[in-house]
Amino acid sequence: MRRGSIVQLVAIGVACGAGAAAVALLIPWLPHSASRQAGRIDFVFWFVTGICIAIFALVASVIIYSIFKFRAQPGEDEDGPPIHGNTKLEVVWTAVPAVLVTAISIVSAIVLAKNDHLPHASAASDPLSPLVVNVTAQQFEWSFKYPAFGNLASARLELPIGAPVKLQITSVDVTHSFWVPEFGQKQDAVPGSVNTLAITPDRMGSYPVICTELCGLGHALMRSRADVMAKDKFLSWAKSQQKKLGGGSGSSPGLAVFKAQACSSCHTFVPAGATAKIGPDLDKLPAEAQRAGKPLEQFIHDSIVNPNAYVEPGYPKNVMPSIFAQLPKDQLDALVKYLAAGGKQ
Ligand code: HEC
Ligand SMILES: [Cu+2]
Repeated sequence: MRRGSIVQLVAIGVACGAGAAAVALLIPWLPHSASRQAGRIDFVFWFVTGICIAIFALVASVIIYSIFKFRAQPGEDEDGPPIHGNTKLEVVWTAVPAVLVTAISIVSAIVLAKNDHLPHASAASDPLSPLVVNVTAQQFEWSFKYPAFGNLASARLELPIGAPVKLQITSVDVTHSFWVPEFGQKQDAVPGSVNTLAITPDRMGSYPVICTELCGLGHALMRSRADVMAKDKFLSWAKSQQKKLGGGSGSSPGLAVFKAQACSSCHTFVPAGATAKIGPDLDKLPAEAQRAGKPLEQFIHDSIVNPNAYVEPGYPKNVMPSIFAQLPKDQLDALVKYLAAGGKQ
């Protein structure tokens, strides 16, 4: 082979490789990773992408070179020279991909094993190693409970940075799927079984929690947030929430139920600091009860136990979960009283 041909082949290959690398690197294909697991998955992704770019450059340069170099001349219509196989070439093009595919499997296996690894919790150990969070999906909201912190319940997934987290994910109705794009992994939430997911957050911030399994009419609204914060901030959050839910002085049992059931993920209610806009504004309940033509407390009770009995105009039917009908009677009563009193109880 002439020197000039090799130079041309290499030049075309470098140009194609540079083009493919620019498409890979300049477009933000992946979310900015916020967990160690996502960082490892990104590494596998770039490892495979790098191999693909190199092979693409090789194949494209040979094709482009051949198209120009071996093009039939005008009027040339004879057959090309008969060619038999080239054993050396065939061995190389079998061996190289075999090595690359094996390398990809080994790297992936190591990453999968590392991503599933969690420290074993011992009874007396640090509650943050791992931090266990029970994740419950239901049409159409997420709730998060922290068994190591008095089973504290939250509508948002609050996590300390750098701590290994064990999510135990389940569902009370249909199949949902837990997904935080920045954490890089998805896990199904299946009624009757508990699936675990290990996450070690490594970047502060607030990320969307998304249901990624079509689960009903309100599926697109089934969102929450995951907040990654400093360890001491997380601990003080957990402590203050526990105090509130523990019914300490000045706190209301109705508010505790409101928070524990994550009503704030869909409703605005100023006294509880809730600002969501999926359901009606609960600060305006007296007017809404009047529109429905019912006494206030009964209206609230019925709306919680049987959400479709009266659907506020302009709001979707079948989105408010009907599961709250199963709340213990004392909790339901406290919740109704609390809402009827405009949060003053
Ligand atoms: C997944 C979103 C969602 C959650 C969670 C949710 N709601 Fe609702 N809620 C709605 C929607 C949407 C409506 C309006 C449609 C309807 O009445 O069914 C509504 C209606 C209501 C109404 C009637 C208000 C009116 O003007 O008609 C009350 C009262 C209410 N919700 C209370 C609660 C309470 C208390 C909780 C927590 C135990 C809660 N909701 C949890 C979405 C939600
Ligand atoms: Cu869902």
